[in-house]
This record gives sequence, C-alpha cells and structure tokens, in this order.
Amino acid sequence: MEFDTVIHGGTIVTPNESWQGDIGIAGGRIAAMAERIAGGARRVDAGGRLVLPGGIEAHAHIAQESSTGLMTADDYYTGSVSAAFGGNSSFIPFAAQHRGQSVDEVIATYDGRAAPHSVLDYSYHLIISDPSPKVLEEELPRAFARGITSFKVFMTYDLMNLGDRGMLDILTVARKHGALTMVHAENNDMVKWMNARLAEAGLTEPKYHAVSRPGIAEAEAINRAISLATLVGAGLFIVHVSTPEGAELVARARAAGLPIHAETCPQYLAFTRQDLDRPGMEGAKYICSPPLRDAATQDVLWRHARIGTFDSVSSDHAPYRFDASGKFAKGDAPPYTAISNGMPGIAARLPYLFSEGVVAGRISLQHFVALSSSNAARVFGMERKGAILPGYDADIAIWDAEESRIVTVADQHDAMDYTPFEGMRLTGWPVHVMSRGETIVEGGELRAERGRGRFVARAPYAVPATAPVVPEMDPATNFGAMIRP
Ligand code: DUC
Ligand code: ZN
Ligand code: ZN
Ligand code: ZN
Repeated sequence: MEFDTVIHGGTIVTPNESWQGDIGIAGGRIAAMAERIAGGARRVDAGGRLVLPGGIEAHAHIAQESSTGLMTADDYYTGSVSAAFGGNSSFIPFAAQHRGQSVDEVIATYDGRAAPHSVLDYSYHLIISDPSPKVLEEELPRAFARGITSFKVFMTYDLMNLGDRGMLDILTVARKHGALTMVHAENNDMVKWMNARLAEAGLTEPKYHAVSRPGIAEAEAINRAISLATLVGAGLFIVHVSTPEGAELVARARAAGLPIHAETCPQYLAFTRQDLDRPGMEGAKYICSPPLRDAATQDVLWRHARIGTFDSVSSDHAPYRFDASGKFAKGDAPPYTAISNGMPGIAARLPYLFSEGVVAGRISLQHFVALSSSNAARVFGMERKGAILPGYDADIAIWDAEESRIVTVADQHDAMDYTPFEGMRLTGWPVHVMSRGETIVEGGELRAERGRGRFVARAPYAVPATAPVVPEMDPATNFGAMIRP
C-alpha cells in the first residue's frame, strides 16, 4: 500500500493501551498500524514522543453573539488556529439562536462564519432560547437530520432560560429524534435574588460575582435537570460542572445507569474565587459562569475527572478582551453583573490538562486521551474521530512530554489580550498537529490554510436500552404506552 504519510517511532496512545509503532496514512485516514511500516511519500519522525488522537474541543464560543449582541473576539480563523496550537484537530463551537430566530437561519449564519475560515474540522451545538412549536416540530428535527445532533439550553439568564416545562418539551424532542441536550444548570431565581441583595448592599466589585452564584444554585439545577431528563427518558450532558455537589449528583446518576454526561473545565481546576479579588478590575478576567470556587473543590473535581464522572474537560473558551470591545463593553468599572462573562482557554486546555493531570500524576495518559478527545467523539457522534485506529481520520497530535514552557498570551494565537493561564509553567506540549493527515501546526508554526476545515455531520445520540425508566413512563404498562415520548 502507498502511504501519503508514515508517522514512525512514536508511542501510540489509545484509551486502552500504549505501544511503540508506526502509523500509515492514506487519503486522510489511518490506513495501517504496525511495529514498523516502510515507505510513505512523507515520513514523520515521532522520535519516541507520544502520538495521541488530536484533541476535540467540545465547548467553545466562536464568532458568537451573546444574547445582548456582544461578539466574541475570536472568529472561526483565530479560534481554530488557537485550538490547533493547543493540540486540537477538531472542535464543536455553539451556534446560538436568539429569540425569534429560526434554527435554519442560525445554521446558515454560522455556516457563513465557519466554512470559509476554519482550519479545523467542525460541527456546532445549537443553543436554543426560543423553543416555539415550529422549532420543536420542524426546525430542530431538520437540524438533527443534517448531523447537528446536540444543542444547549439554559436554566438561568432571563433571556435564555426555558423553564422546567420548556425543558421537558425539548428533552422529549431530543429523545424522539436522537439528539443530546446540553444544559447550563444554575437556578435563575437564586442568582437574581443574590444579585438584588448584593446590589442593595452596594457590593458590586468583581469578587461578588462568585458570591452571587452560589454552589447550591448549581447543585439544585443539576438535580432538577437530571430529574427532568429522567422523567422523559432522555440523555443529558451537563456542561461546565463547577461544584463537588454537582459532580456527586452526576456520579450518582451514572452509577444508576442513567444516560447522564458531564464535563468540567480547566478554570475550575486551576483557579479559585480568590482570583476575582485581584487589584483594580483585574478580577474581571476571571469572571465566568458558573463562577470559580475554592481549592477543596479543585481536589474533588480532579477526583471526578479520574473516576470517570466527567466525559470531557472542555475549555468553555468565551473570549472577551480586557477592554471596551469585551469585558468592559458596558463601562470602565461596571458592577460585576455588567462585565462580559467568560474567559479564554482553547489553546491552554490540553497543555494544562496534560501538565497538571498526567505529569502531576492525577490522571493516566489513557484518561487524558479519553477526556481530551475520545469521549467527546463518542458522546457527540463524531464517528471517525477521537481514536488512533485503522479507518479513523488521521487526526493526530504528537506530544513532547518533557518540554516545559511558560504560558504567554502570544503563544495562544487567539484574538485575546490576556490569558488567565499567563505565567504558568506547564510540562508537556503538542509539537506536531495533524488533521486528516495534513500537518496544521508544526514546531510552533501554522501550516494550515484558512478554510481547510470541513463540517462534520454527527451521528444521532442513542439512549442505551438498559437505562432505567420512570415507572409511570414505562412503555410496558398501559399508561406508559400512552404517554411515552
Ligand atoms: N455559559 C457558558 O457556557 N459560557 C459562557 C457563559 C455561560 O453562561
Ligand atoms: Zn519507524
Ligand atoms: Zn453555560
Ligand atoms: Zn460556554
């Protein structure tokens, strides 16, 4: 067989094992794997380094307007380039519906933003804020049929939150059509009530952002979201879990065999609410929702990453610059409620997880592969991605496990003017990143052409037949047969 590329002399890592060997690539796919492969139009010497599946970033906000109209700093070019430098071969940003918009219009808009510019293969998770009957009955099923098989909903924010009934309706549609609902779980009224108390007391500096969104608001909403999904027998993916209580709820649901999935993010492992109390307005750099917690939480979240509670560790890259175009779009020193919400991290996600996870001995290399790539591919239906196996896309990142570097803003290659990870020394960096067999980043240089990335139609999400059923909804009973979605 003629190979376009042979990667030789690497340590190939899959979720199950590591072994020394070569990979033959033809037509953008992994065509052969063996201890030694001769030939190849191009030979890439891995030099004993780690050969991992390219990362899949499953949570990023790219070329997205917030519900109040603010555009992220990164577009599909800078966002995908930054992700590529961080060891990713594909990503799934959000395509956000604002109230009144049709889903078809949303997808067309994001296709125009992504296709001409992305250097990574991509798909979208929809964000649904207006689940009208037309959206539920026609537009969402049409999006699922096109391979956009996941969407996010919110339990918080007045302009986004669907209410429990809206959640039940949309979860039922997801279950029926084989899609996965992602949820931002925080109790809206608890947060609004806290905001009112803090405002009354004049407590509006950045650090009060963390006070305003207490852990119990997340735990309550996660518990409710799991209950709502369980009633209708739907799968659920809980995004950006930030609390021990939330993670415990997820772990318990999974132990019961429920189709509940979850992620956490590096920021909840790396930072604490103390970071919001930096001098002046510096704390604004650390405003994200859910907010940063404390050191004890970090240990618990790491444990849940290790024991499999989380499918993935995603960046939640939400790039708003530290200026009037981003964080301070509503003024120089606004109350925390008016500071744009989110932090960048698409390039730092995997180096952070590798260094603080694998090198620090908190997670295994196999687990790193699962959390960075394989699980996201499986859960979100990227059937030919997320593993180094024959027949899969040759999405590959070669990592130097010994390289040690200090994080700088310039090294993020995004459109941002800060990174919360700045100054951190991390060990283990991607040195050569491929997408479908093409080198996209090598030796600190971008090799990819704008717009080379392709849309990936994703497989449907299927609730396992073994998942427990709420007795009242059990199709084996008369009443259940009548109302089962
Ligand atoms: N949720 C996110 O996932 N990202 C940014 C802000 C938010 O509320
Ligand atoms: Zn070789
Ligand atoms: Zn969210
Ligand atoms: Zn997000």
